[in-house]
Parts: sequence; structure tokens; C-alpha cells
Amino acid sequence: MRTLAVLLATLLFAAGLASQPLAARTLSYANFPPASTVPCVQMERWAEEVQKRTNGAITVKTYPGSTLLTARNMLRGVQTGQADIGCISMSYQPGAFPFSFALSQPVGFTSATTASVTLWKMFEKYKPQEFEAVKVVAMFTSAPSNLMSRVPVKTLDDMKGLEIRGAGNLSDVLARLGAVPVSMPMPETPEAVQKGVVKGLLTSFEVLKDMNFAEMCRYQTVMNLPVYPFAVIMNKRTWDSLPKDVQKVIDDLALEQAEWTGKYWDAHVQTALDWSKETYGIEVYDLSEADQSAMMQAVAPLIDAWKVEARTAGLDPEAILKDIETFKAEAEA
Ligand code: 3IO
Repeated sequence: MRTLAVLLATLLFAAGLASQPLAARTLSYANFPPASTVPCVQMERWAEEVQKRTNGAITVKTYPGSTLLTARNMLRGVQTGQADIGCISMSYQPGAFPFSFALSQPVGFTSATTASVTLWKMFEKYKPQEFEAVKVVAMFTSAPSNLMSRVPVKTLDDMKGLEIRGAGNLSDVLARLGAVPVSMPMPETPEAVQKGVVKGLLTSFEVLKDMNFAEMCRYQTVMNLPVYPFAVIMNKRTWDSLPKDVQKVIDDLALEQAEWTGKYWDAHVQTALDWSKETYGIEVYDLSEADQSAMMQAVAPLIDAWKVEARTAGLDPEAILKDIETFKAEAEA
């Protein structure tokens, strides 16, 4: 049985290699949200840069909008080779990335640029076991999370009992704030908001424009809650089959890509807010100072919960948090 499986795998693998011309290769890159969103904009940028820097030896064929793999089967799909490359929002797999989830704790990131660069540097320094089954080619995070809602939320008290869409750690954040968290990937969220299954969503503001949430959610509350970390992963066999010079191009691009994506994301949040004000007359509320500090107090225990999770995974949470602070300060300097 086992021998047969190995034989089959070998045959399938050989067939896969044979179908690729040696000189030029096309790699498939799957992404789950619509083409208009930042994760897909950074995908196109990465694809262009890799094509340029390998002088056309590598062509990247992109599949935005879950046309090749959905959010829910992205990780497995890349591991099994349904796509060569895929983009994952780590929070969609609670428990799967105990190291990287340090970044989605309330550790005080105020921009996608700083958080993205920090995430990549942390990954490089620690080479965490959680990504052992794949090759990580890029990493970035969203901008800090804020509330977009169909009803005005001007105080923390207004959050109580409100059904809000989040994912992973951001759903835990919602629970700590007294809201009723409902977890789902981004592509399922417009319908949930539209049907009233949830009253709003917690993520970065640029989706007001990119997914037109501003049409349904006219009320925004600035909360500066944690970022969502992303990883762009490549199938291990695909990676191993690439020439060394191509591998170098990809490795050399990673830090720059994190910074490019973070900067684009931060700028795009502002563009989207301006557009939403002009197009739909959205309202943007700031919490009072008292509510802001109450909010930070309410979410602080999440860090302790993460520490327990990290220790269980054999990690040193104190060292990780210290390094995050160092890289954050470096990036902000
Ligand atoms: C996100 C995911 C897909 C498209 C746009 C986005 N903006 C912020 C996120 C973060 C995330 O994964 C999510 O589900 O909120």
C-alpha cells in the first residue's frame, strides 16, 4: 500500500516536471480576496518584479478572487501543489501559527509598514517551525483594525452585544470588548453584512473602498486594534525545483516586498477613507480617551493568553515580544 503510494507520488511528480519546459516556467499564484484588494495588488507587484528580475525565466500567473483556491483551502492547496504559490491570512487558522500570532496581539502597531517589516524580520530571525511544510516567499500585515458598522458605535458601551465579523485573534479582541464575534474569511463578509447576520466588521479601513463596504457600513470607529498577519507561501517541491539564481531573486525581494506592501496599505487606508466620505458621506468616530484606555485594558489579557499558547508550542514568548519591540522601534526610527 505504502509502496504503491510512493510510486504514484513519484509518477505524478515526474509528470509535473516533464510538463514544464526547462528554460521558462510559469508558476501559479492563488489569492482569496477580490482583485481590487491590497493582498491582490501586492500579488501583482510581486509577480511583475519576479518576472523582471529573472529576465522572464519565471512567469507568474495570478488567480485573484478565490478562482484557484479559497481562503479555507489555501494552505492545504499550496501544500498539495494545486497552486505553486498562495496567500494566507494567518488568522483564518487559529492555533496554526503560534509564533506569528505574536504580531496580531495588542502590541501597539500603528502602521502596516512597521508591522509588515517587523513580521518579516521576526520570521527571518526565528525561522519558526510553523512554516516548515512550505517555503515562505513574502509576509506582510494589514493596517491596524478598526470598526465599520451599520449602526453608530461612538462608545465602548455601544459595542456590547453587537454581532461583528472578525477572524482569529481579532474575534478574541471583539469578545473582550463585549461584542458578539462572528468569524469568517473576508470574501464571505459582504453577504453576512448585507443579510444582517453581522452589524459590521473589524479589519483595516481600506476595504471600505476596495470591497465597497462603505455603501452598507456608514459608521466607522477608529480603534487602532491589532493587525492581521499574512504569509505568501510556495509549495516546497516547486521551490526545490527552481534554479538557485531564481531562488535568490525571490529571497532578495522579500524584505522590500514587505515594506512596499505596508506603505501601499497605509496610504490606501487614507485614500479609501477620503473616497468613502465623498461617495457615501460616512462618519468617522474617535473614542474618548477614557474609552481608549478602557479598551486597551480590556484587550491586554490577550497577550497573556498568547504567551501560554506560545509556551505550549515550545516558544519563548518573552524573547519574541522583546524582539518585536526592538524591530518596531528600528522601523519607526
Ligand atoms: C483583508 C483580507 C482580504 C482582503 C482585504 C483585507 N483587508 C484586511 C484584511 C485582513 C483579513 O484577513 C481579514 O479577514 O480581515
